[in-house]
Formats: sequence, C-alpha cells, structure tokens
Amino acid sequence: MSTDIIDLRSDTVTKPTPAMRAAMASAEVGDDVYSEDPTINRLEARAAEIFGREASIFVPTGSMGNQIALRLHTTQGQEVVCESRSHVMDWEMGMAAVFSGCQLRTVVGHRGILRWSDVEPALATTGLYYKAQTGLLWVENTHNMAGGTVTPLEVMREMVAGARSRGLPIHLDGARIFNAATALGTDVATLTEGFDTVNFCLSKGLCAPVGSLLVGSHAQIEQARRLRKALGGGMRQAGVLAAAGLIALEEMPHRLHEDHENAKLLATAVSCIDGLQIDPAEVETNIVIFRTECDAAQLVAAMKQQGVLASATGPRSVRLVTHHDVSTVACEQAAKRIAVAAAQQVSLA
Ligand code: TLP
Repeated sequence: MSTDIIDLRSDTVTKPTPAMRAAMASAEVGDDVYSEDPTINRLEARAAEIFGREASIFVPTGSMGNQIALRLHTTQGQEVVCESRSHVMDWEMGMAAVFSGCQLRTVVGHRGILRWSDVEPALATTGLYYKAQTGLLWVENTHNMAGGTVTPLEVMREMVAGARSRGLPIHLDGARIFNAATALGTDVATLTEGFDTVNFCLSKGLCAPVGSLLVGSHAQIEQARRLRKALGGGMRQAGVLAAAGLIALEEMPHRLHEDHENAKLLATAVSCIDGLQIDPAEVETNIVIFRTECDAAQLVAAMKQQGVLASATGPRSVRLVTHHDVSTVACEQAAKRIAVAAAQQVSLA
C-alpha cells in the first residue's frame, strides 16, 4: 500500500490549521452551561450576525443541531417533509422518531433539489383528523448524497414562499451552506433568508475540529439551549473549540472555491477512466459521486491499496470529497491511482 494516503472520504477529515491550534491554546474560556464562555458567546454572536439572524447556538455536531431544530418546530405524531436521500433521513439514526416522535415523508428531488411543485402534493395541512399533519419542511443545501448539488437562490425563495403560504416552518440543513454560497457567488444571509432555522457545520470544509451552529430567533435559540442540554450537549469550557470555530467562520469560506476546482479536476479525470462514469459538468461544489460498472465496495478497497481513501455510497457509486488538506497535485495523483484500481477491477471481471 502507498504510504502517502490521499484521504477523500469526507471534508470532515480536515485537521485544524496552525492558526486554529494557536487560537485554541490561548482561548479565553468559562462554563458555557452558565453562558459564561466568552469565546463561545463571541462565536454565537458572530454566526447570528453573518446569517442576519437574532441568535445562534454552538452545538457539538451537525446532527445535534438538526435534531434540535426538528424538535423545536414539531409536535409528536407530525411529519417532516424532506428529500429522499437527505442526511436527516439516512444518517441521523432515526432520531426524528426517537427524540421528536415524528416521521419523515420523503420526496424525490431532481439531483437532490426539491421544487415547491414536488413538495406541495406531499403536504398534509388541512387539519383532517385522520391524517398525520405536516409539521415542518426540510431542505438540504448543498445536497450531500446527490453529489454536493446546489439549490439555487430562486428555488430557496420558492420553498420559503411555499412554506409561508401553508403556514409551515422551514428548516435548512446547511451543513455545507458556505460551499453553496461560494458556488452561487452569493452570501449565506441572502441565500438562507426566510428559513426559520439554519444549521451549518464548522467541522467540514471550514476545517474546525468540532462544532456546528444553529441560527434562528431569540425565542427559538433559548428553547434550543434546553433541548441541547437534554441531548447531553451542554458543554463546559468549550471555548477552546469555539476559538477554532471563529477562524473557520471568518477565514475559511473564502478558499472553498479551491476545493470546488479540485473536485471538477477529479471528476474530469475520472470521466476518462474506463468503467467509471461521471459528468464533470454536474459537479458544482466539493463532492464527486461517480458510478462504477464494478462493485463499489471492491473498487474502494482497491483504491485504498493504491493509497486513496473514498466511500462507497451505494452498490455502484463512490464518493470523493475535496478539502483543505488535499492539494491540486494530490488530486491529480489520486486520479492516476483511481485509474490503476479501476483497471485492476476490470481485469478481475
Ligand atoms: N455528513 C457526513 C456523514 O455523516 C455522511 C459526511 O461525511 O458527509 N448534514 C449534512 C448534509 C451532512 O453531510 C452531515 C455530515 C451532517 C448533517 C451531520 O454532521 P455531523 O457529522 O457533524 O453530525
């Protein structure tokens, strides 16, 4: 196996930058359960400001931020309408049912993107006593499992307007919302305007070691503090984490275009490999999901032998995610190694 591993499994594998480590070492801290950690307070205030909201809360993970939002907006027995391959559906451990007593009603979007016309027929808001009522609309931008696809601004606005017209709250899983804003050439406040709550992650392409923020109104975030504590997410001197988070928020978004360019480069190279398929034009951000004629798990294992780590996202699909810790040269190298691994699979078939 090659020793210089190129890790493209996820942008969650990024390590804190030297500036983050220095800020962590000297962070001013206090007990955040008493709201006395000055660095967390600064991070929360800054996130609210950047998103144009009243308040925000620092949570350990994106999953926790999403689940707090889900509980905030719903009551037991309701439905949450989301895209069929959204993170809340596939990767959050059935917590909509466990923590909020809700079920998910999924709708298939085009490349993960939901339009109002897709969603409207799935809503139950008429008050019919014999149907589970829709309690919440859920959008994921960028859409992870659809390959980092971006919901454009006009569609975000259409979804918000639709939710309003039916008196429904709308939450955004914006784990990678800075990637979406970068791809669209807009800012996150504009892109997320009108969403009742937005969850975004510092720990993915923005390189912080830990943490996400949920933004919303004062009243929602006050209630979110109770729910975070209920989930065991009341942290103490977590200003050491928020210090890295502040750098992630202020300094890292501006470089995300590099990850997008590297993803395009990888997709273009992969599209030339026999037995692998992807349309590079469909790659908009830092996620590349390609189809393979051979077994995806076997290909991933063969890629690992060549020193490239990736994830199988289905029996015939493989995900590569670019990030701060893989350079353009490393991506070029990864493409060559993927070609070797794919050729081995073809020769085995
Ligand atoms: N995504 C992870 C895995 O869980 C799949 C990854 O490697 O991409 N929303 C979206 C859209 C996400 O992609 C993720 C993480 C989350 C929420 C949850 O964030 P964490 O991992 O902090 O709980």
